[in-house]
Amino acid sequence: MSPKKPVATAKKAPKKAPKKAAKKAAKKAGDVVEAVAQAVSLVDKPVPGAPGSEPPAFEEPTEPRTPPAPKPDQAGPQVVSATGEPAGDDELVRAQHGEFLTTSTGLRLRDTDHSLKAGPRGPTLLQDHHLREKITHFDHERIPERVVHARGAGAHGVFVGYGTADAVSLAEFLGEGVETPVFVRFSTVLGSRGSADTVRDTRGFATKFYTEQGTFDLVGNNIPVFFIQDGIKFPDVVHAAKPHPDREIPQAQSAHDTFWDFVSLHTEGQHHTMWNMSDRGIPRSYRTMEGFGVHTFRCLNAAGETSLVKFHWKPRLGVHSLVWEEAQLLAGLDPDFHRRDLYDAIESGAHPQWELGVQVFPDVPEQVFEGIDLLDPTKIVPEELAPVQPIGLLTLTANPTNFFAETEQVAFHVGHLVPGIDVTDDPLLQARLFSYVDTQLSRLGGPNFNQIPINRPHAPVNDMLRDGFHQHADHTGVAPYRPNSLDGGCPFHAGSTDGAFTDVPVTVPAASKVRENPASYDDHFSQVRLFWTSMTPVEQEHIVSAYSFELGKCYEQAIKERQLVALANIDDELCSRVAQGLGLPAPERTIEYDEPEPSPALSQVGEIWPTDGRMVGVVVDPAGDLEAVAEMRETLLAAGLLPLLIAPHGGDLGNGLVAQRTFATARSVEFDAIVVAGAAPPAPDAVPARDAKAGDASTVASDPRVGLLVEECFRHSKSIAAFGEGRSILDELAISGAGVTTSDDAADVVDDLMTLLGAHRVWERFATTV
Ligand code: HDE
Repeated sequence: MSPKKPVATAKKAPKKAPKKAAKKAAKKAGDVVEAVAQAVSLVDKPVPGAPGSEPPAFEEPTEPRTPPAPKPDQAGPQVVSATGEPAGDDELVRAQHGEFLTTSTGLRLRDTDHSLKAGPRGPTLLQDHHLREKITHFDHERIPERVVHARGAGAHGVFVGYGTADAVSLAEFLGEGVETPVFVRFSTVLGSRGSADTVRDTRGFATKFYTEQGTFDLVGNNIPVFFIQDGIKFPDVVHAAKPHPDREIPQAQSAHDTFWDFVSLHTEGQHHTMWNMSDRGIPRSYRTMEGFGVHTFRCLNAAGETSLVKFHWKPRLGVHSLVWEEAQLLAGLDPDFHRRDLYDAIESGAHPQWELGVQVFPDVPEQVFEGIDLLDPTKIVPEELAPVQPIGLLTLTANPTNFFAETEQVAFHVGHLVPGIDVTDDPLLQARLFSYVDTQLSRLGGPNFNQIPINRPHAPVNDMLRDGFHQHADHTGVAPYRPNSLDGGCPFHAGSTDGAFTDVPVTVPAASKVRENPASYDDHFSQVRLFWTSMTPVEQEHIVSAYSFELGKCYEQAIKERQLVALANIDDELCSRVAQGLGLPAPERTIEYDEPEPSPALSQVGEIWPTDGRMVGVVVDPAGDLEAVAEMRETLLAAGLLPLLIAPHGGDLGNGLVAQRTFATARSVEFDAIVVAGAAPPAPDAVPARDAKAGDASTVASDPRVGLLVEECFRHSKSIAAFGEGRSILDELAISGAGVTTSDDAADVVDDLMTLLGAHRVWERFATTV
């Protein structure tokens, strides 16, 4: 990825590119990434995921010592005071320290294992402050989870501006080579905090930029449209999508009656629903998701000119999804799949990257571009009509040190803006401007949540907000009001030359107060059809399956029939294929539709992407050619992939190799590709009594669980390689064809495998019905 040219308003000729400046910015972004990679790269370790920064001793340690340092891949929020001032370089000042156990007030303790009692068999004494402090604090360890987006994972990183946005926005953090620390939180929407990562759902993609002009939050999703056009409907859609209120099932999914009841009646939700039913609803990784600001924003440049802008995040690894069966298996086998993937990638030095891009539209009074209402959050502007122009690079460089302190307490807000970026009158965005502070009051226990370390701005704060729960700032002065003379008139208003935020004086048309939408909001289907017709046959097949599955889980016939009418209004063929699965007649459509110009940018098929951080399972026979395995493992690691060795038993395999998975613990869904490097005979635990997936081992020469592993990978259209003895397993299973590579020599198959992995899936292997 590299910056191209200064961004231009769609349809206007772009100005000439200052190539030197753009190259310099790209180099700076590259340098930052490299410096971080050198600092934290752990490629030499066998696998990421060690729980502590030092291996534990076998015996319980008894010699007092200071706590181990955080792991090299971890960082905390930068140390700034509650009012945004730099507070020194030592990031550990916030962590607990010293050799000895203390109370929260620093009193050293002799014993935390026994309460203070009247004799060994006597009652516990009320005076035991340590007991009461320990239990009271424990009793209050949990805070309310987010009402939506409760399940999430975060990481620290850096954003480097390309300077290409100068023509559009005066925001300083977008300037050429400007580095801004960021914290990003990814999430699912519907599930509670402990729900599985891989459910079919929208994903949140929220970024906090700690800029020197104040904090800017881009609180977006991985889907560019939303279920509703007006924020007043948010409680309705969320109540419909959350578990049923009587039985509190099902968790973290839309495959139930209340969700389909709502979207089949409130048809403006059909566009977002189609995205959810597509492969976008089950991302392979947070690293392979696009992100969208969803709403149109208004940008202001240094000359005082405004444009309408949509923000996009483009993942360096391309858009890549799971297949539905993988998503379902993973929800049980590894509910933390996306978290683990994010943390492991960062720990292994495969730092996830996204380019920030903008679509820029003229700020015309009607706020419409090519007939598309820019204030309607259920509509996209196809990239073919307005290209996404890169303006900066985001790199995630460090995992949080403490989940609760950082990921759980981070508080985003669409109203956290910087000069040069302003909101529009999109009625969904307007309601969000109210909601995010309001929710933090109950979630984070008071109005001072911006003083929690992860939320502290890196720009100096000089507000007149005072007191309240958990006040961390020690305010001086006596006059937190304006005007005053007692504090010398402080604080003063800033002018535009002092970097003050300008509310763009947009003209609001004279109008009557009404509760209604503009007429343009009535089109609920044309862009859903655009999405459907832009998909390849394989992607369409997945969409049909997803609708069939979800509606098949509904109980009420009327709801299924009503949703089929909505599908007919999108596409007859889609409707009849879903109706088939439901065993219902396909209804007639109730509206006429046009043939939209497809938008190939919406499809995820057909491109080749980098392969860093992809997981490769390597099936090893400890009695086989371990030298070839060791060499191949080195090659994969050097190429930035993550090979995990799967063997009949754990531990040492010989030749310096250690098993990371056994035939009992491995399952295909963890891996992007499989290399069969050996054909071990059935292991002692390859019997149903010990491992149900072993089946009957008596009829096969090699361990039957390897067969299952390979067959699942084949079914999920993953690349499969085999060399040496390993080839006999593919012969036994009669597995060959596209995406299967075999050779005598490990080096040949590794080359092929890398090429195959670049395409994400072996697309031609998926069966289609048309
Ligand atoms: Fe949110 N949303 N939202 N939302 N949203 C929250 O804020 C809300 C909407 C989004 O990782 C809550 O701190 C309303 C659109 C993300 O911490 C809450 C409306 C988009 C996150 C809230 C919307 C989003 C949230 C819950 C309709 C995509 C997670 C806890 C007017 C552009 C942020 C919290 C994180 C979180 C309200 C609509 C994205 C309750 C009322 C549209 C990524 O304030």
